[in-house]
Amino acid sequence: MDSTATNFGKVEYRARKKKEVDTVAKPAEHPSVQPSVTPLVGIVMGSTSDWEVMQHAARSLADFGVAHQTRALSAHRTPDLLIEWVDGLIKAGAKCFIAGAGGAAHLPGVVAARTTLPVLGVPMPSKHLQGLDSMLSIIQMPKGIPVATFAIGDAGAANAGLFAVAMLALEDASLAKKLTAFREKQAEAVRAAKLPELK
Ligand code: RP5
Repeated sequence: MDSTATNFGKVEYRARKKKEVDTVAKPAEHPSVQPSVTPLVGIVMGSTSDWEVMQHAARSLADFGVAHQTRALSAHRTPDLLIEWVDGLIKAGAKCFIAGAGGAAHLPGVVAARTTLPVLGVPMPSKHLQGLDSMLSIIQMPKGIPVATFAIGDAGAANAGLFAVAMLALEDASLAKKLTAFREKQAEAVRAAKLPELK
C-alpha cells in the first residue's frame, strides 16, 4: 500500500500502536503492491484500520495475477489526495476501482463521482453497528452515480476482487480461463467434502 496517507499523525500513531497494521505502514514490502506494473484496479480504503478486511480484495486480484494498487485515503481527511490518486490511476489505464469504507462510508461514492469507471464498494464492519451503517450508506447511492455494493467484511472484499477479475476477463481470454478453473476447483472441493462421523 502506498504510504502517502500515513503522513497523518493519527494514522502513524495507529501504525505504531497496532502491530497488525505494520504491514500497511511499510507499503513497499507488501506483496500486493506492484509499483512497476500498470495497475488495472485501484483498491482504496478509508483508513489503515480497513486493511485487515480489504486485504482480501487484494488477495483475490493477486491470486489471478491482476496488477493493482492499494491505498488508504480518506474522503473526509484527505479529499484532495483521494481525487489526485483516482485521477492518476485513470490516466495510468486502470479499469475499475474497489473502495472500502466504514461508518458514513462516503468514500466509494466520492470515487464514483470522479470517474465513469466501475466502482465496487465494500462495507467495513463498524464498531457500533457491525457494518450495517456502512452497507446502507454505500448501497443507497442516489440515482445517476452507481456504486456496486458487496457484502459486509471479508467476503465482500474477496468478492469485489473476484468481480473485478470477472470484468477484466471479458476482454482477456486467459483470465477468463483462470476464472473458470477457479470455479471448477471450488466446486470440486465441495463435491469432495466429507461430513464428520456421528459420535
Ligand atoms: C472510515 O471510518 C474508515 O473507512 C474506517 O472504516 C472508519 C474508522 O476509521 P479509523 O477511525 O479507524 O481511522 O472512514
